[in-house]
Amino acid sequence: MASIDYESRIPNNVDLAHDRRLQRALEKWQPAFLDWWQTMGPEGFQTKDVYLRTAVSTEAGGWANFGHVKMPDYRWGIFLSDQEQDRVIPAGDDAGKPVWQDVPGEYRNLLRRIIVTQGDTEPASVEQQRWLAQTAPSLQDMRNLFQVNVEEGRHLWAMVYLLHAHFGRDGRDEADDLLARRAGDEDKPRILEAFNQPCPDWLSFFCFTTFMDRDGKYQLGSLAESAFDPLSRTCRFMLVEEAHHLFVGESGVERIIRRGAQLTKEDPNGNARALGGIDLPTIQKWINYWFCYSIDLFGGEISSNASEYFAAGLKGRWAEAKDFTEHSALDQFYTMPVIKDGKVTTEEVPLRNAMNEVLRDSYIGDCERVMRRWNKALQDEGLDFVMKLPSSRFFRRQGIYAGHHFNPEGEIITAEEFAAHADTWLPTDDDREYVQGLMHPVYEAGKVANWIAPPTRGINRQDLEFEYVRL
Ligand code: BYC
Ligand code: FE
Ligand code: FE
Repeated sequence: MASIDYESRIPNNVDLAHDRRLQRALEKWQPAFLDWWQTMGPEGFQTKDVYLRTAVSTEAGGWANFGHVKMPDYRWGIFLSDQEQDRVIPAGDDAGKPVWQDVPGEYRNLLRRIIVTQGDTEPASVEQQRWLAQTAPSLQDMRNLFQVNVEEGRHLWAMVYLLHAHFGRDGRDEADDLLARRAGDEDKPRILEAFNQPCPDWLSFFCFTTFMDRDGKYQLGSLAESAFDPLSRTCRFMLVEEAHHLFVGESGVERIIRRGAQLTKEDPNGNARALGGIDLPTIQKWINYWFCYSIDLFGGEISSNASEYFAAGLKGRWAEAKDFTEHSALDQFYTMPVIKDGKVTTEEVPLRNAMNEVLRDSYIGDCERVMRRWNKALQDEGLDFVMKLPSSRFFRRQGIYAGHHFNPEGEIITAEEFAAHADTWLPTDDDREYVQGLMHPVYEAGKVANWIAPPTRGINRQDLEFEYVRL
């Protein structure tokens, strides 16, 4: 097989050039990845120059090299954060013992499953976002979409590296399957439900990057506390990139909110839609919808899987090593709202079994901060409308609340009551059609669609008129 110059084609800090076995595995996988990128990655624009940031090392500044590249030429690299001297297992039964550089036989299946689930979400999101460039509200937004997409592709590489380097034949098979499943496909769907939902418009995209990518942040944070050191190091570096995805989402929704508020004020009847904007109640429905899907991604409230992961040291809590002093989580309890006899009441759950909920709490705290920022924008615009996160019981499909009905305040209601109000809480077909109808591309440098406020600054200190994508 033709030898590839890995130092230049796949930037890495895992000494790829000196690992023949790994090279051969990646040599086989790389063309399949590029094939997948061409067929399932962003539709169109693959031959255009895009102003992208490429990671070429993990040093400060090394991960932020900006320049125009064609997406298929993006250098998808493999980076682990530096190995921490004398790092010990942060959590579980073996807390305090040295971390593992290899996969212990007894945890092989569990670890593979976690890595595959994490890896599966990365290409799934690219598939979900595949058509969005066709309706980009500005070149800068299109560029941000592509930046997120190539980095999700790199996150897939990060997990495939672990599978190839540490899981032998099984790992290689799993790496192939990661390119075979498809978001939303009935026969071979992606693993987690949220990653099979369509993301057809830019309000959805910005909600997705606010809420789904933030689940990514918290799951990666939990895996950064893993006893399996290569997984921890991979995730720590992924978190560096994730920050930009969250920025894209948060600032994107904020710009739609601002514009919605401005048009609400401009219209004599306070109807933003009359002036081609997205009205605030509609934005709230999109927030409700995507937030609930993201909440499902943390798994069951009471979970023996979660307990097992924690006990084995495979996953930790958010900032486990830094923020906690007690790392066994034994003989402790979590007061969990549960449903008994059709009522919400509470139950004491052993803390290890509640670890999904503990991580979800950290996540929700972060989402509350985002809401405060969005509400500050509404205040600035002089409106007293307030955006709210729904209760984590509202509109669930996973865990102990699924199968019951709740209002956004989290009170249990009947199926009839839910049906009677669903149109005011969640996007209706009409809402979707309206929002979709606004999605017309704006491809002129420096111009922005009417339904969204312009970005407040450019990328990497470039101006707003900069040619972020050369058409
Ligand atoms: N959909 O004990 P349970 C990201 C299954 S996002 C479908 O409740 P567990 C990104 C579960 O598999 C971060 N199925 O849950 C963002 C289990 O199945 P089995 C992705 C679900 O295992 C944007 C059963 O229900 N990373 O990076 O404690 C763009 C009962 O399981 C769902 C990870 O997820 C669901 N939502 O927790 C790009 C980290 N939830 O065993 C990228 C790795 C649960 O009955 N994953 N099930 O067949 C994990 O740690 C765990 O798998 C989960 C689930 C936290 C997801
Ligand atoms: Fe990712
Ligand atoms: Fe992301």
